[in-house]
Amino acid sequence: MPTVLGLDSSTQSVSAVVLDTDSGSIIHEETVSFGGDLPDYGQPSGFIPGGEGGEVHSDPLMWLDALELLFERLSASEVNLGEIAAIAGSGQQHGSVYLDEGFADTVRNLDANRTLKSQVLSHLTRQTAPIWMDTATSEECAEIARAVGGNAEVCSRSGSIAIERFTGPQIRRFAKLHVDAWELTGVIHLVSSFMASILAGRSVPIDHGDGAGMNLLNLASGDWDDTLLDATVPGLREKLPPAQASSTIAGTVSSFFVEKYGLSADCEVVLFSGDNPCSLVGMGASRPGKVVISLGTSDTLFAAMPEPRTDPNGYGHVFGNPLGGFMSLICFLNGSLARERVKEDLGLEWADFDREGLAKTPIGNEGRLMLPFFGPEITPRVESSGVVSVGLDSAEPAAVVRAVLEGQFLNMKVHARWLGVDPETIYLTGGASRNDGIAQTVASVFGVPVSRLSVTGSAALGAAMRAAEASCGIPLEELEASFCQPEPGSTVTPEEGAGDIYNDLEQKWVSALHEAFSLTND
Ligand code: XUL
Repeated sequence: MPTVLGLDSSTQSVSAVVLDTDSGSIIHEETVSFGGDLPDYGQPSGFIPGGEGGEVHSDPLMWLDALELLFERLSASEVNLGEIAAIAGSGQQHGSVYLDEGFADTVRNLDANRTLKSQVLSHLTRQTAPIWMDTATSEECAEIARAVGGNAEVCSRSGSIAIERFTGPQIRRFAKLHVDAWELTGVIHLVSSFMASILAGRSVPIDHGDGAGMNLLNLASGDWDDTLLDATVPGLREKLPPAQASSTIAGTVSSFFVEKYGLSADCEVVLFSGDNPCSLVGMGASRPGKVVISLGTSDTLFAAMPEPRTDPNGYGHVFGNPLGGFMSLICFLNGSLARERVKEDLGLEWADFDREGLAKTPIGNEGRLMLPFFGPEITPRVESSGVVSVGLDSAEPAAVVRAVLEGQFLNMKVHARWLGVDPETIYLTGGASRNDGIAQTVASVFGVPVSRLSVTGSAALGAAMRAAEASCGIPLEELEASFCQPEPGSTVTPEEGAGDIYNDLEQKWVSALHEAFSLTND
């Protein structure tokens, strides 16, 4: 009976999900939150408060303490840790941990009578780890892009233009600012590969899924790109673990976890990946055709892609799909906050949002439209935020509600076209996906059925499924059938006539976009 464990080392917590792959059920879930469970670190949201100049760092030792506490809780639960056949994990993307050459030896000989933290501490050449929220590297992004011959070149090689939170620019900044510590650095790990190294008891490779979030991996070759490496810091290859397929087995679990928590010495560790690549798997969307739209503070759209295409405008990102091929990630900053603003301004409750809005207006809104950029936007890149309306009268709340939603989903449709993926189904998730009118609007704008999935912890679940697939050989279809089913009765199909109406509205919407904002590439 293969039992597998998925871990997720996220911004605010480290969590676990244990799957029984025979019965197709989740046996146990466990979370250690940095704020609630490890208050002494003073990082209630998972990062050190008060960073200056856009710096957002976290403490890698806190992640290790959380990992130990998580295993303590798991061993006190109904889970028999000795039965776990394989472990894989997920990590917040882009964050980097800087270690000396001695790390590899120490991690091979972890002593079960001491804490992980006490053994790793002296190997950190940088006490803190910049994470994905860090925006301090604008200068380094510009330098890298210039050295490579422009952002279009960075994007076509690595899948993204040079981005502040991505690891390459972060590494460059460290090498520039802390020359001595840089010299002492023997290996740089991502959050995912750092945690996997601890579990596997050896300094492990970086997987293609998370590696693609560094502005350093050549998508086409799956290896580090020498041009990007040189533009970032000459000699960088020596300090990077190799890049390998996400399904690679890193080895068996470290004796530390066998002795201390009773894991089996045969339990295999599969390379960890990024949280977004793992979520793609956990949402049941790792094969092309299913597109996931997650409606949250920011909205995201992600999808598996058969080939390594890149966004000609440079808004979207391409990462490795942990099950082979590639995936896109497109982020839209004006998500829930924009919907919230309209709801508040019109004095509506959520329950009325579609009843008072969508139900009282025809699809396509008779050509009335909105560019819903209530704050700065990254897709498309709009710095001077501003809502632009055409034909809308604020005295008609119903039309305004429809306009914000149609505007958001047309924006997604237009800016997801470069993927070259014709979605067969859209999986909708996140808070606002509960709203029937919103789900209906997504179906009509995209012209495909929309199903709702309420997977909590899709990154940990996806990691566990990856472990089951790569180490235990359980077919993905079987895992998806057990763990990734849409909620019964949640599927909505496009409204009649939606195709023609939204084709017309899209053209008008794109013209309004160009007229309102001088976008460089769009
Ligand atoms: C993706 C990104 C975040 C992090 C944290 O590019 O920055 O989604 O992975 O979850």
